Amino acid sequence: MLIDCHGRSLNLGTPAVMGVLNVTPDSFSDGGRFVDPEAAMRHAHRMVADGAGIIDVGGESTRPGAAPVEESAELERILPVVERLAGELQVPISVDTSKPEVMRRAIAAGAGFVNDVNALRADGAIETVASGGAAVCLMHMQGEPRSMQQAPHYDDVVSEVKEFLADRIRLCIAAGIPRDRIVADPGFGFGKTSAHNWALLARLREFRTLGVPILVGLSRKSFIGTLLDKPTVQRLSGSLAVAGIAVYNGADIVRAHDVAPTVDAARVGHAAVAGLRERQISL
Ligand code: PT1
Repeated sequence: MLIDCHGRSLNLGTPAVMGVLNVTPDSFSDGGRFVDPEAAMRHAHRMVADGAGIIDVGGESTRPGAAPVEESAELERILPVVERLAGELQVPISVDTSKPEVMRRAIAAGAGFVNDVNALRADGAIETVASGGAAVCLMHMQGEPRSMQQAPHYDDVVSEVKEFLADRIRLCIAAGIPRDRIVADPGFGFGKTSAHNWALLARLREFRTLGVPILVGLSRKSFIGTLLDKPTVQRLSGSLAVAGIAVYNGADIVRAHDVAPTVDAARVGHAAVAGLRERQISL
């Protein structure tokens, strides 16, 4: 199965790893290491060599507590990087943004995938993706980054997140984004307690009935740190374990900072899925 990202394809015959390229000075785990465009380019080339199928460029941090960024600042950070990446890399370039104008300019600069933690809820966002010909990831978030971890609440996190995503998929298709260019993401850590995140991971397979590929972002997140009592820089092993479980439970794309080991973890999860098939157990 291939996703057309405005002319470049993302192959999902085997699980893909989306490499994180932060161009924010305040990013939670790379701490401003990639504000320098040269360093960002080197890191992106490294991630592709390590097996990333797509590179996700972000100029606004969306981690818990993060403040919004001005559109002009976001454009300044990401546009030069998107343009150079599109010129130098073969893989599709994703832009991690919720702002329609940033989407439009990034698509014009060569991005073929819009990764929106706000699921295209901003005015004009759906139309921008539909007319730009890009693929899109629709992610679930309860609240907004600055305050979303204050008191997350669900009666049934899996059905509520799934219903939200089903609604957003319907609206996008009605507005002219083809189903085969849409990906859905339950939004680990976005207005969820640890218990909510573990429930979503355990029951991820239920999201398959949405009828679009599933993307997950788990890398270095707090629910892993809380379980293991470890800071961000010591969460690699935990992140790989949850990446393998997510793929085993049906994830098609894993967004991660540490691409090479995540490719291995995804292959392990995928081999276990194949093992299920060998024994004729229904998926
Ligand atoms: C994600 C994601 C993302 N995560 C998609 N895009 C982030 N599609 C940025 C924590 O709990 O999961 N899916 N873009 C990063 N956001 C967070 C959220 C980082 C929570 C850290 C935490 O520590």
